[in-house]
Amino acid sequence: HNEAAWWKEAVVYQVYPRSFNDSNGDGIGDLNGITEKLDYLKTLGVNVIWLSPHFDSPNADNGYDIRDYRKVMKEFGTMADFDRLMAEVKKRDMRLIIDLVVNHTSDEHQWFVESRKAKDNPYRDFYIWRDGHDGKAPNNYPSFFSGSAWTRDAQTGQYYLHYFASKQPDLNWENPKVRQGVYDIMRFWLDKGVSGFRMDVIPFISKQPGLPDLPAAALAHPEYVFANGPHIHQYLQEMNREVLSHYDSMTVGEAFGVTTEQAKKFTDPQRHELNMLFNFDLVRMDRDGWRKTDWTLPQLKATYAKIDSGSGANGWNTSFLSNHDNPRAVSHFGDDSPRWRVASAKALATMMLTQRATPFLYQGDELGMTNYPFQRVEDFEDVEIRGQWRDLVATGKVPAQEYLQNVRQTSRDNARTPMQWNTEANGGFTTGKPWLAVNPNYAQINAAAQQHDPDSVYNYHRRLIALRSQTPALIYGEFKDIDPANAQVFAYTRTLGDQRYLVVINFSEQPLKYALPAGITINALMLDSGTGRAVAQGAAQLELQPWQASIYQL
Ligand code: TEU
Ligand code: CA
Repeated sequence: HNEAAWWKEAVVYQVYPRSFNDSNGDGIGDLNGITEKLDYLKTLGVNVIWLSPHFDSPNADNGYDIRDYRKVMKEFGTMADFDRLMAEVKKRDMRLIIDLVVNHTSDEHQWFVESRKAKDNPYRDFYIWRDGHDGKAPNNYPSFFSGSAWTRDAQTGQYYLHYFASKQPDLNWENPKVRQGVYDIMRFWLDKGVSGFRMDVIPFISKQPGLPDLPAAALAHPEYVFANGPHIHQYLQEMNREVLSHYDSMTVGEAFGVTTEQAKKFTDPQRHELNMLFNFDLVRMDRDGWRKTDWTLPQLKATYAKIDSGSGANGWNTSFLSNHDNPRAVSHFGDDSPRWRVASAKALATMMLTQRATPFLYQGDELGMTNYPFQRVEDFEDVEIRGQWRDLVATGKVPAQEYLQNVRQTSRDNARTPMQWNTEANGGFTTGKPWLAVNPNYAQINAAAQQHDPDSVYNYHRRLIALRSQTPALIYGEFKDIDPANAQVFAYTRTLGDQRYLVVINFSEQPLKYALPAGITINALMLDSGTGRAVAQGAAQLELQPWQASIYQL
C-alpha cells in the first residue's frame, strides 16, 4: 500500500521566474523578486517551490535552452542571489525543486559549440548528427515548434536533431559521457540544497534505433514515438542509482507522450526511476495541437479516474490544471466571465487539491488569474506561436483570424503574463516595462486585494491547502467517483481506513438539487466555497449553488 512520503504530502507551487516579481525594474522577474515574496507563499500554505529554469540561457525558449547549467541567468541575478533564495526557503521550512532540462541544451552550450566544429571533435557524439538524403533531412521528424526536427549545419554539412527549436539540439544519451555530465549537474544543485527536479520532456531522452521515418499516422503526435525509446528505463534507473538514491529528493517527470498505461513503469517505487509524472491527458483533453476543441464533464471525470487507477496501488500521481505551457485554469476549465470567475476558480481549486496526487499550483492560479485578451500576432512572445504563424498563416494554410481565435485560448503566453500583485502600474510586477504585457484586468484581480478579502480565491486556497495538509484521507485516501455519468456534478469520495470524505462540485451555472446515493450520509461540512449554509446531518439531498464546491466528512 501507499507508503507515506513528504513529497506526497507537499503542495507544490510553480514559479515562472521571468513573470513572477521584478526586483530591479528591468521588466524581467528575478531571483531576488522571488525571495521578496516567500512570506506570501508561506502564508498561502504551499511548502515546495518548483522553479522553472533559472540557468544561463540565450532565451530562445525562455530558459528551456540552457547555455551553462552551473550559472544563473544574468537577467535573474547571480549565484549569490540563488544561495540567498535557497537559504530563505529553508529558513521557512520550505523546499525548492528546480527544472532539469537535459533532453537538449542550447546551441550555445560549450558542448554543442565544440560538437559542431568537426566530425572528429571529441564532443561530436554528444549530439545526434546524421547525413542528409538527397539534400533533404535524414528523416521526416517534425519539430514541436514547426518545420523539420533537423537543421543542416554549414560547418560539416551534416544535420543535427532538435525535437524543439533549432537552438535546442538534442543530446545523445547513448553516450555515457553525456549521462555522466548530466549526473554531475544534478549533484552540483543537490549539493546546494535543492530537493529534487522537475524533468523536462524526460521520456524523450532515448531515441528510436536507426531513427526511421515516422509513419504518416504518427506525424501529428510524434510525442508517442519520441517517448518510447528502448533505453528510457535503463537511463532513469542509472540516474537514480548514481544520483537520486544518495539524496532525500523528489522527482517529477514531464511525461509528454507517455500514456496512462505506460506511466506505472516510470513511477512504480520498486523500479527506482521517478516519483511521479505530469500526465497530459487532462490539460490536453480539449486540444488538437493549437486548435481548441470541446470537452465534457464525464470526459474530465473519466480522465481523472484513469490517471488515478493508472498509477497502481503503490504509484503516485500529480494533480495540475495549468502550468507555463497551458492556458489559465479558470479560463480553460471554469468560466472567467466576471459573474462566475471567483466561484468557478474555487470549484477548480477544490478538485485540483483533493486528488490522490501531489498538487502543483501554477503562479497566479491562486488568484484566479485569467487568459490574456490577445488581439494580434505581435502580442505574443512565444517561439511556438512564431513558428506556427510562419508555417501555417504566412503560407496561407490557415486564415489569420481562425488561428488567432484558437491560440487566444490555447497559447502558452496566457500563463506567462506577469503576476498581478496590486493596483500599482503593471500590477506591481515591475516599475519598468514588463517583458510581456500585464493582463489589463489587474485592477480587479490582484494579490493585495485578495489577501484582505476573506471570500477571495486566494483565501479559499489557503483554507483548502490547510485542510488537505491536516487530513491524511484527502492525501492518501482511495479515490472513487460516485456518479461518473452526471454531466453537471463531480462527486467523489476519499477513503482512508474509517475516515471518509465526500467532495461535491457543481460544474454548472445553475442551482441544482443533488440527491446523494444510498449509503452516503453526511456527518459534517469541512469546507464550502458557497455561502456555507448548514447542511442537515444525514441529509439525503444537497442544494448546490452555481459552481459551488464542498467537502464533507461522512
Ligand atoms: O514542454 C514540453 C512540451 O512538449 C509541450 O508542453 C510544449 O510546451 C509544446 O506545447 C508542444 O507543442 C517542455 C517545457 O515545459 C516547455 O516550456 C519547453 O518549451 C519544452 O519542453 C522544450 O524544452
Ligand atoms: Ca529584474
